Amino acid sequence: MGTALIYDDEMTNYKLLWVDSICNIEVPERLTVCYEALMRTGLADRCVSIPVREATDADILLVHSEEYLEAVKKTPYMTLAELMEFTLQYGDVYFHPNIYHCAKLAAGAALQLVDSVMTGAVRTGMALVRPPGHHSMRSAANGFCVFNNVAIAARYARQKYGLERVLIVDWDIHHGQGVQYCFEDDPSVLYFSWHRYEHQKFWPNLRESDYDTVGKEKGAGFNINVPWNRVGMRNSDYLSVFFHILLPVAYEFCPDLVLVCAGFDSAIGDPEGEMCASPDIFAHLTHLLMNLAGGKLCAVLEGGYNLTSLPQSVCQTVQTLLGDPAPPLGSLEGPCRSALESLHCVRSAHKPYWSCLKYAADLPASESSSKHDKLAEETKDKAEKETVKEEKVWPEPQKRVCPPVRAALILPDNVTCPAGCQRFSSTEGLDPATISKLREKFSKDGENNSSLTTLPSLVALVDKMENHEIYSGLALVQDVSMAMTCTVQHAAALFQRKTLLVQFSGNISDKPIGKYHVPVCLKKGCGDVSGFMHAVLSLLLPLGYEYDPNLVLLVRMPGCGIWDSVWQQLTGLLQGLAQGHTLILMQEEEKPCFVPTVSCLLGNAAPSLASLCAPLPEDTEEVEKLRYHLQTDWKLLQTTVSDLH
Ligand code: X5A
Ligand code: ZN
Repeated sequence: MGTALIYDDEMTNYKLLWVDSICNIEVPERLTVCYEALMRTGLADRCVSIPVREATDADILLVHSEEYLEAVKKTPYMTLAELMEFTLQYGDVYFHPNIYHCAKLAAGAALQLVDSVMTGAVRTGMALVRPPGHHSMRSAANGFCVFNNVAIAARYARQKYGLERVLIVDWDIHHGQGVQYCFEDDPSVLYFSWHRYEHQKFWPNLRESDYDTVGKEKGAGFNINVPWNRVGMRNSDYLSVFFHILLPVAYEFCPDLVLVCAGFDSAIGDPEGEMCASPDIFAHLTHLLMNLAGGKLCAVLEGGYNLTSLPQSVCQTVQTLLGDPAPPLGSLEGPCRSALESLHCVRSAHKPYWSCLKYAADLPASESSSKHDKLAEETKDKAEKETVKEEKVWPEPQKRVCPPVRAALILPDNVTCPAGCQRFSSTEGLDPATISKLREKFSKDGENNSSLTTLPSLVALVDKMENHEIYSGLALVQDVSMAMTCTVQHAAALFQRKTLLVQFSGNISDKPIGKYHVPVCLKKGCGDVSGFMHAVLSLLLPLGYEYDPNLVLLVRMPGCGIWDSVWQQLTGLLQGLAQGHTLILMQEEEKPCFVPTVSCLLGNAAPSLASLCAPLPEDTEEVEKLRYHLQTDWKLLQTTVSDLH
């Protein structure tokens, strides 16, 4: 169940040999700083180290043409002048006598990673490679890329392991047009890319990088482009796209494997991206993908050119793959106007293909004609920004806390504590006054021992989470409502803030919707998987991220009808909040669900859900209604520009 790390020094043994102001950022140090940071932080030692191999001709030919492969094969024997000449036929790339060797290792590293994950040697992993891959095309090198490492890996995985669906998430700041071209008409590979676009003013300046390129023929709907039309995008812009586009579609697609084109030029400080997302956002992006495909996730390095920000982002990614709690993001604002425009356009363009987007807002008819005005406006904005352009500074990500106890369980005596967890029954550290107060408050329970031991233990558990002695917890209790009341009262006093209550049920709530009270009334309670997952991804998660809780209290009401696998998804996803401080309350008779829940708390991925069918229209309507009502209070719920009013 480990995490693979694939790296080889050999891939630092090529560099730019002439003067070229475009290519001079793609340097060998990109790899060495990443690997050194992983060593220094002890992360490398916690990974399973897997050797690279050279991709074979057959591997490379899965994506590239024979003519192109033969041409690249000759580059090790070329003189400097011949290399420069050869390079000229391609865009924004350079060759070196050793780059062919490195390109074979880079593609081979991606394949080794796929093999390690697919054979079950590890659950996830990352390959640190040069040259990157996502710009290279069937017969062309491009954008520092020679062979398309991730595209080759996707075809290889499909072929060798018989996978039906592969999801490629490209969070690099450039459009991986090579990947797009490779899978344009292929519905078995869903390609998602966000990229700096600026209405086609940014490299590679392609018309087909815009939101309305959705794939061709059978592949229509399986290519998702999210163009960023302004620089300076922040954490909340990235998260909005995950909550309102990528995750709902990805859950509906139901991949067998997730590949990430893991470029970190989308982080702050990067000279190419000029974005403002912090390196720790990658912990969350990674976490949010880790419950798809049963947790089978392979991240392959693409871009990233700021030698400070790049290794920070890589460490955040790898540490999350290792299962450590995601760092707090602090307070998030809503997405910016330009991001909302992109969000709206993409959702509308993909409406015909995905049932989770069926009720997305249409674009106003004037959309395309208004583009030019926006362009003018944004160019002006940019010019203003340029005058104050200075070196970006940002704090180094905090060391992530990893409490010694991963999961503490409060259990009745007759239930055995699963391996890897700690049975918790402690009033240690609680002053006697607190205990007697609890007894007083919840005394109706006099005849059983809940108020005597369970409730004080719950309170003590919350305190220990706050002190980072314990990561997460689960209590099997006799009276789940009482346990919830007690825990909420204690937590509200401890954290000195309002509790956000999101309540899923099959009945219309008697209390009205308010900023801190969100009743989600689904037609079949939580019984319709698609409707429920839609509510989780596009309502609960954005609310949770914006609220930024100190603790997530997940209460399973008896007879709630949530399937184990769905409950596990919910548990897994919520662990991205509150640094993994999740406390689950379940009634004793819900015991069958107890072992699968504990497995998630221990960091195992939730099993994949079957491909989701369309949610019930009533449920989608309910979620849309709630998003509409709440979006003035909670900006991460917005998906259209007009939502602003
Ligand atoms: C992999 C990658 C960027 C190429 C930029 C060319 N390539 N201007 O980030
Ligand atoms: Zn890039």
